[in-house]
Amino acid sequence: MAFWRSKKTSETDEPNEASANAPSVSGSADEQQGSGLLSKIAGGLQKTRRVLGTDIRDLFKSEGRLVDDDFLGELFARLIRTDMGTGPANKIREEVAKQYRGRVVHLEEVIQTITQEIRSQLSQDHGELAKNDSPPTVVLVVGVNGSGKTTSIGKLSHYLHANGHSLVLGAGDTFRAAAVEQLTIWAGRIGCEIVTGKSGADPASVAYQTVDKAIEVGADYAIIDTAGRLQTQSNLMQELQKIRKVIDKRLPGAPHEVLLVLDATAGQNAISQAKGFSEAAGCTGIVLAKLDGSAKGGVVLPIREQFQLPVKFVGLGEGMEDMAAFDPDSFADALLKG
Ligand SMILES: Nc1nc2c(ncn2[C@@H]2O[C@H](COP(=O)(O)OP(=O)(O)O)[C@@H](O)[C@H]2O)c(=O)[nH]1
Ligand SMILES: [Mg+2]
Repeated sequence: MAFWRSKKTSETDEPNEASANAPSVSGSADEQQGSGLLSKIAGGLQKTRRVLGTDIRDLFKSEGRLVDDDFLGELFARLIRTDMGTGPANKIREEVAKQYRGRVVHLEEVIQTITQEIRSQLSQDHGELAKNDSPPTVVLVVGVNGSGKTTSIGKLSHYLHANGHSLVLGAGDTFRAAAVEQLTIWAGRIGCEIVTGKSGADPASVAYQTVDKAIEVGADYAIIDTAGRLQTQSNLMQELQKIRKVIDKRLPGAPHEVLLVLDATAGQNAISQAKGFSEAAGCTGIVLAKLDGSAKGGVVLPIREQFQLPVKFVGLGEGMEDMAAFDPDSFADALLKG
């Protein structure tokens, strides 16, 4: 399974999750994390790559090309088609200009410079899922309706469970019966516990009970789903704050992670969603879902540019294993792979 990040970014030398706890996964951790991860991400980014890689290659019909204002303008126009926004595209254009202006360059040189610049724009600390010193680690998952919260919880839980961790899921989206059912199906597939309330039950009480259950059974993780829409945005934000408060009451310091799920197909709209949530819900990391369905994978650049939040995971499909830990280097490489 190509899931976990290829490089550990924390300061400690502890073995990472995959190598420490992967009895049920075949192949070495390196195998899983190296070329497998790259090709998986490349597969998920196919649509974006078709736009970006192909467009940039199109700039080089002849043998090399003079880097002048025309070339730089065309490059810029192609970059922003991936929804990376003008800020990041400008930085890339400037870097290419700085290195090559007035010279005839070849495709590979430019691709290398762009990849390097994207890598540096995406670099981040604390890209791993939080882990509380003593279990359970409580993870709250927030985001607008349809962004991919429940599916992402399913995929993340599958991964954690397959790596020997015990978990309790909390069906905190009590406003839609279908949402509870959907998470219950995931729990059944994975074979983990789930706490559900009746339809319309108080989501905060479901969250409380989920943490309570996780403590009672000694689970490693409690992962709590939430609603994406209430009557008004401020109702939703109040609800999330209340959920946080009761979780902290049951387990001081929790939640240890608040993952904001963004829909990559929303492109730049995902950014305005992120603004609302990250301010009110105290988010600690981003899951960028549906990258496979989007040609707007470049949106990860302005997300990194505008938020102090690391991107922790990317969603690459609807299946159990279609998620990858976000690794800036693999992502940048995959984006421009021919
Ligand atoms: N292609 C693709 N579809 C996804 C992904 N994540 C979620 N979905 C689909 O998006 C829709 C909404 O997802 P859901 O998890 O119910 O969103 P929620 O309302 O935020 O919980 C569902 O049809 C999912 O199957 C992904 O990474 N790739
Ligand atoms: Mg849901």
